[in-house]
Amino acid sequence: MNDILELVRARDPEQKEFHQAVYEVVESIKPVLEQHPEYRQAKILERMVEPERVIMFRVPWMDDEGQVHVNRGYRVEMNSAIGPYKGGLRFHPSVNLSILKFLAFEQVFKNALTTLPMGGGKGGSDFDPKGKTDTEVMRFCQSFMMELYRHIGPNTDVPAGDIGVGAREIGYLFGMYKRLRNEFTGVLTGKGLNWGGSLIRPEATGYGSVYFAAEMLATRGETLEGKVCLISGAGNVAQYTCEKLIEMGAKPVTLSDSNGYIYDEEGIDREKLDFVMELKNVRRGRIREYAERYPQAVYTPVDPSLDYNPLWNHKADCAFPSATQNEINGKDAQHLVNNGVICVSEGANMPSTPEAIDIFLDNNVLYGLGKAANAGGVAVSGLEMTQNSLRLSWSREEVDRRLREIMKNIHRTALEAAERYGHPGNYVVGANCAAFVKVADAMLDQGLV
Ligand code: NDP
Ligand code: 2IT
Repeated sequence: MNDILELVRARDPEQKEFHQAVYEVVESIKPVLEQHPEYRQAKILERMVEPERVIMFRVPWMDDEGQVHVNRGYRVEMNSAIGPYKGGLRFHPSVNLSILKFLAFEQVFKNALTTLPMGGGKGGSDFDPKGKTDTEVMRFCQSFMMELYRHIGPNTDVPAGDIGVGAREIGYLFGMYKRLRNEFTGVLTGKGLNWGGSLIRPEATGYGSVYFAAEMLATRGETLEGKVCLISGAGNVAQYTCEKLIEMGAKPVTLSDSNGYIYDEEGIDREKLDFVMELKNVRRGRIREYAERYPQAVYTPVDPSLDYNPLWNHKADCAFPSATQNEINGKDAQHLVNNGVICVSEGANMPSTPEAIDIFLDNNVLYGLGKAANAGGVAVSGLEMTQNSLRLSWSREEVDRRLREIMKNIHRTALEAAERYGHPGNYVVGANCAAFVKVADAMLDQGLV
């Protein structure tokens, strides 16, 4: 198994995030590999760490002043053993092949856990939507799709949103796809409600992460009622995490963006969350404004000289990292434990470093890894694909009921697998083993392809 890590490191020495994601899986699935020599014989792991296909392309576009810009576009088609490639698109200046391979790799396992027939993929661009006008974003999306359309399709590869890609971007991308292919199909998820989107898709990741936390707490006879919760991020996942926490009687006290965070000891209530949604989704402003509008809240700008994030250093019961990868390091994890946090549910992908995860597990924290805890988003994307195929749309209640059921199932599957493979209560081992077995068996069935 160390050979796999060596292989991955030697092949792409600079892809640190990808190595990290592979390391977590390889460490977790040792008990499965020991019981199943057939997976080793068929080199399943070696095949899983190599994407089936990587597409990289130039994305030229023109800004409102007539200046030409060139960005890089990507789609990593990681694994199609159990269904068409499925996963989001990320537009952020930090995007590179390492980050997209880590995200695509995690997506394969996450999608397997949802019980829906979806393979794994991820894509995006180093384009930075911040400060761009709607027309600039539209031209960028159109240019991006002008290449991507050749590689995707409702039965081939179905992208969706992620950081920097929300309803606006999906609209522009869909419009261009439809024009190029002359086809109205469910090629993207996260679509608008009146053109094939699903109710609850915008809410799904955040709601799902809170449902997962509720399931974890229930194993200790606890509920979210009255729990003080730290949330990072202020985007799609953070907003709907906050909404569901309020609904369930918890008390969220923080939100953040890449410039800083706010701490509101009185709790973020419905009215304050409405302010945040308007600030972030309509005006596209900064979270700092929250403390200007609600002066009892404290705004703390990011201090690059610190080796920890002060957001994670407040008295609380639960934490919902919902911004980005590696936002909780060992020091942050120790702060969370010292402050009384008993439950961490990851809305973001890989927000905790390996050191942080070890600290959570050593301190008996209920730790819901992203692959399991944030699978609600892609699960409802899967339900959007189903509705598109049926040419129907389900009610809000119907989709929410299915989401809740799927999150319960993922929780149960992870717990049962953790028990079966000798690590009771360890969701990392449980989720990775259960997902790995499902994908590995499909790969064995389909031969050496
Ligand atoms: P959004 O773009 O809506 O929001 C992202 C938020 O995180 C913003 O507040 C952003 O701040 C902050 N953020 C992003 N990058 C950084 C960074 N490098 N440092 C500090 N803050 C950062 O994205 P989502 O809410 O959709 O995604 C959040 C996380 O959830 C990601 O890890 C994503 O992969 C994961 N996820 C998303 C799903 C979905 O359905 N959307 C599904 C499953 C997981 P700023 O505006 O300043 O950049
Ligand atoms: O990381 C993720 O699961 C997502 N960004 C959602 C992917 C999807 O296809 O809905």
